[in-house]
Amino acid sequence: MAMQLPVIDYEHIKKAKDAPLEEFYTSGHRTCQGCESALVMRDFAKASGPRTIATGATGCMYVANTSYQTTPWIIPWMHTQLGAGGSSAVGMAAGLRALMRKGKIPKEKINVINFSGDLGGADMGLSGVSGALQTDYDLLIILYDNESAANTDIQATGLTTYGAQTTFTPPGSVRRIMQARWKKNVAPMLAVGHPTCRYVATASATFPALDFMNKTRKALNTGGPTFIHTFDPCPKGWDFHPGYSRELGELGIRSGIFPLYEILDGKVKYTYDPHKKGRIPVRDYLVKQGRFAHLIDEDIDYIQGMVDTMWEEWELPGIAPIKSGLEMANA
Ligand SMILES: Cc1ncc(C[n+]2csc(CCOP(=O)(O)OP(=O)(O)O)c2C)c(N)n1
Ligand code: SF4
Ligand SMILES: [Mg+2]
Repeated sequence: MAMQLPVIDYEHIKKAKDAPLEEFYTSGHRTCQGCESALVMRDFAKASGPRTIATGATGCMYVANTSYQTTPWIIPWMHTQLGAGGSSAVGMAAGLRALMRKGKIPKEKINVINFSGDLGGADMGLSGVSGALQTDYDLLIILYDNESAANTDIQATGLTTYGAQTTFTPPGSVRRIMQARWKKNVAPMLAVGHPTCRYVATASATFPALDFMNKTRKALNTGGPTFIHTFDPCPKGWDFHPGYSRELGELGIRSGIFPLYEILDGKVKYTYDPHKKGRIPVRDYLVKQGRFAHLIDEDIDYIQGMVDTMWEEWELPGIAPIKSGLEMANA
């Protein structure tokens, strides 16, 4: 049974200068220069603060953050198997609840946050994430999405953008497009299918500023099981100069290929709304990355057409691909 604990009410951070100065993910890691997933780690730890325990599934954010005898984590952190992110969060939250019930540790709100990569969280570990979102525990699952199995040298996952070159999908003279799947639409799938989960969001650690930190805080304030999917440019896997990570994130969002929104108690709010701000051509985003260097105009037009359909024809623009076509059985 859920235990009533004192609430931590996190404030919305309005300006960068109001963000906490304390760091809970600091030096001692070996992620690549310009790694946006590392920024996701830094920002969720900053936003949630010291009374937080993180569990991390295998992937870059495990391996590069635990080089021999070093770690950037100031908060307690536990590794869990690839695909076990959801169950690790449930186990951690259940363990804390049992210890508090037995009086072995003080009753207080301790944030439990799991981070899993796109392969670990959205492909291999999807069932565990789904199970976690059906519990009554306070836990937050962050799906950090660098669009490949980056740690094992950039293999395609269910979240890799259509057309991208990866080590599993090298373009050749017979077939130019080897990654011919459209990106799995994870956040809406989880939002629609889990009534116990009150808060689902997509986020960026760089654009707009503070987007991800505030969404982390909103998830923790909402309580219960919650989920955030982040969009993380990866200089190594996407093949661009590390100095352009932020720009790539911005281009991805402004082109509409990665929609930014939050869903709280079933209500959708766009946190970057292309209907009001317009969309730049998706070409501007694609041509800056080596992983798309083999695409020809026809491919780029195809991707643009798919993105246009997302925003112009989907029932919930950029979110839900179902189109209204309700036919009553007796009509
Ligand atoms: C059960 C299992 N299968 C395969 C592996 C090998 N492996 C380690 S990390 C990794 C890639 C994980 O990709 P993702 O979850 O997207 O995280 P990223 O490396 O991109 O940060 C793989 C396949 C493993 N550790 N465990
Ligand atoms: S390969 Fe990509 S995700 Fe992994 S550490 Fe480097 S930039 Fe980050
Ligand atoms: Mg990945």
